Amino acid sequence: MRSDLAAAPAGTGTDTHCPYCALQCGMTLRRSTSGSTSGGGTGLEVAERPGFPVNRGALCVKGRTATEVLAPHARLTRPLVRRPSSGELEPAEWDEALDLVAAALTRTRAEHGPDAAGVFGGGGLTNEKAYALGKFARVVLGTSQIDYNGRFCMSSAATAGTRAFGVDRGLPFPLADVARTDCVVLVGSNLAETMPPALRHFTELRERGGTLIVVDPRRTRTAEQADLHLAPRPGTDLALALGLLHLIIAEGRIDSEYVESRTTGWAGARSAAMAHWPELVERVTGVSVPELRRAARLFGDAEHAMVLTARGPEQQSKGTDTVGSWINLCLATGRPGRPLSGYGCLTGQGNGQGGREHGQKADQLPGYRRLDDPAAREHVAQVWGVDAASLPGPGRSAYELLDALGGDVRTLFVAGSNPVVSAPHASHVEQRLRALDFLAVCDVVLSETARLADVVLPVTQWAEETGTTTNLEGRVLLRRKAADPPAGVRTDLEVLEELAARLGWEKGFPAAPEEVFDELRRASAGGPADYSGISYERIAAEDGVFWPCPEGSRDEGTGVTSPHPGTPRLFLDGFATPDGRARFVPVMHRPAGEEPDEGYPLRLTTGRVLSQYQSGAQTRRVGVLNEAAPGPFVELHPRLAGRLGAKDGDSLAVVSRRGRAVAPARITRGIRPDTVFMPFHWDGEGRANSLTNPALDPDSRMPEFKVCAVRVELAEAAKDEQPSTPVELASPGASGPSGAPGGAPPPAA
Ligand SMILES: Nc1nc2c(c(=O)[nH]1)N[C@H]1C(S)=C(S)[C@@H](COP(=O)(O)OP(=O)(O)OC[C@H]3O[C@@H](n4cnc5c(=O)[nH]c(N)nc54)[C@H](O)[C@@H]3O)O[C@H]1N2
Ligand SMILES: Nc1nc2c(c(=O)[nH]1)N[C@H]1C(S)=C(S)[C@@H](COP(=O)(O)OP(=O)(O)OC[C@H]3O[C@@H](n4cnc5c(=O)[nH]c(N)nc54)[C@H](O)[C@@H]3O)O[C@H]1N2
Ligand code: SF4
Ligand SMILES: [Mo]
Repeated sequence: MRSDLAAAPAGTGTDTHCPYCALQCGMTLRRSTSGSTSGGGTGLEVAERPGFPVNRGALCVKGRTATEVLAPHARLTRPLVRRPSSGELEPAEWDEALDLVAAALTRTRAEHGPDAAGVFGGGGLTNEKAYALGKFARVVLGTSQIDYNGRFCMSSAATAGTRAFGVDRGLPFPLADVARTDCVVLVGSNLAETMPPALRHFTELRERGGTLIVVDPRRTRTAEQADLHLAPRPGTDLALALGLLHLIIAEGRIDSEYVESRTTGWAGARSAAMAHWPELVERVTGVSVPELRRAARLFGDAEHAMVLTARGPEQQSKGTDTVGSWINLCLATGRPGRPLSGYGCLTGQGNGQGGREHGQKADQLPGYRRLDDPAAREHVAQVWGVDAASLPGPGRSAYELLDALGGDVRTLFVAGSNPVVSAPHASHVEQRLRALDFLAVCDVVLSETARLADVVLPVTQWAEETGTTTNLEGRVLLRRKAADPPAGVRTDLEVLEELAARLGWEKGFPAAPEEVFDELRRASAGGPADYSGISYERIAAEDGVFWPCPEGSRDEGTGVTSPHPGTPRLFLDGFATPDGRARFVPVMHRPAGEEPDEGYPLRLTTGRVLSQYQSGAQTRRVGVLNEAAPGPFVELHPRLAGRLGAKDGDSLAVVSRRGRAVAPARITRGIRPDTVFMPFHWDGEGRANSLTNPALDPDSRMPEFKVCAVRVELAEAAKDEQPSTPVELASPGASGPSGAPGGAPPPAA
């Protein structure tokens, strides 16, 4: 029985997955034991689920406290409508709220055309929701203007992966393979804080005698685990990878047989690397030649080796080429498509992988098909029962869409993102949101973006609904319903169903998750991310199924259909390119969108802390997490603090060309002296994204969250309007990485 799978077995608990990151740790939700206050009074608690192979029972503090956001006091339970009389958001009935949203969309379309209605989605939405949102935009609204926050996340890795291998799946192998390889280079990932249970695979690697190399401008908790920590200047990974390839060529460690038989384009990549000799790379990156040599040998000599990237190298205006340069290093040494080896991206959001496959991206149709591919349009149009010619073409990328609000995009529908906190140049984005004719936000909580809305629609969350997510390994998982939602909230799928009906879509918009999944399977059939052989039953029975998983093949002789096993490991027989070969793409280093200068002499980089998630919309509502990470801070080196006359905890103003943010100083030797770091989880005066640069990568359209030019001042002095005293770098180059490693660890988050 289908519905049985989705229901919570009374007493025993329900096996499901965490609402937060892309590790999608397995967990069991069960009724709290009496007297327990866990779960914020929801009566539910999180228990270990040791059988799930990705996290084997381990959970981080966010996962363990996830049920608190289910509590009625933490979240929205009624629609809100902005009343002209008060100008305030006030509770309303569902019918009124939905009518208002439908009327605004209709008016906008009538007055300004279909492309004036925009949709902004999120990588935390289930596959079913992402699929329905994309379909809603294309067939009900007929708009090309849809994109989502995944564009801010791993899109550069996705673009580079597709360019090199013909398909993009975050990890082309199960995460557990990490423990059995010989050398891993972890580039710009702080997984000890961002995916703590994943660390065990890396610890096992080291216990087996393998080597971990971490590339991060900060000596993070992750870097502390490394055998070798390289601390480049933010925004210089491209040069670093080219420098390593240069050394690997010079030292004769190229796998010529592999290059010859499995790749194309080596000559161009080779000459690009030859132009990046070690001394030049040291000057650009601040990583010394001996360290470069050591890394090149460790990686080059390892029998099996992997490079894994995360947001550090990806969130750059040259993120695609940067990831491309790390892929080239892997290809030249014969890694991708070989056992226990290759390149992978550690995708971030709960459904960061599936969210990028099923059509909420501006250029994409379900199954990871391209919107500009005539055959793909035909196939999907047929599943949707529309004429392929009626489907709009590709639209704008996330930041470009936000930038167009109030211009040619007049009404926006947001589901699953909080761009007021998380978009680059957030003050500008906030102003654009305010310039809209109408803003509708579907959310679980009253996020900073929802606060600006004309209508807020309260929706159910993970444990209150069934759906699938696809984790960072490409493993499709089933999140089961474990609790009834509060009266007064609806699912995103029901919201889309209701809106579609109000907008005159007569074919019906399924709202039952499994029905949506079945349609998604058909739409994805034959595409790169083929889910057609995956069912809720299979996922439940098999701890997830790896895509591609086409429908099973029928033996004509016996008449028996054997199911496709799914694909835990990609590329073993060939790459997803027309000729089956991986492509080297020649890439050259180039500066960041904004380099330090006299007025803004430092580099700002941004990222995460363990106890907050993303824009903080969810985790700032959980007591334990807030106590652990109560607010923003500015991490800086003692040498820089000394020049500023700043002590730990002093209020610092960080100023970029776009704005100013104020937060207390956190002084640590674990950061380069020429770099400051801020986490981005908060709104208000400490909002890191007031500073960040929306310079976009030309290929992935990913903004440059990881580097912009700033100056830092004592906030008090700045307030008194004293002339700012820009801090100068001691001696660029000489600062090297020496300021980073070896010092005290950063304070606990
Ligand atoms: N606790 C927590 N966990 C999360 C999230 C969260 O918000 N909080 N979010 C989830 C999501 S969506 C994502 S995308 C992942 C992100 O996971 P990560 O990529 O691990 O997170 P970040 O902190 O953004 O960046 C990682 C590291 O990049 C470094 N870095 C900065 N600039 C550069 C650079 O130029 N080059 C290099 N090599 N490194 C650089 C930073 O110092 C930082 O330590 O985490 C997921 N998990
Ligand atoms: N400076 C800086 N900025 C960054 C980054 C960085 O490293 N530095 N990282 C970027 C990255 S990698 C990411 S992924 C983005 C993420 O940034 P956001 O897109 O803002 O991500 P969240 O905070 O997860 O927002 C998700 C919203 O959806 C709501 N929500 C949760 N579940 C559901 C659901 O099922 N349905 C609906 N309708 N809503 C739901 C949540 O309550 C929350 O308000 O931030 C980016 N911004
Ligand atoms: S690591 Fe990610 S998926 Fe696992 S418990 Fe923590 S937030 Fe949840
Ligand atoms: Mo992300």
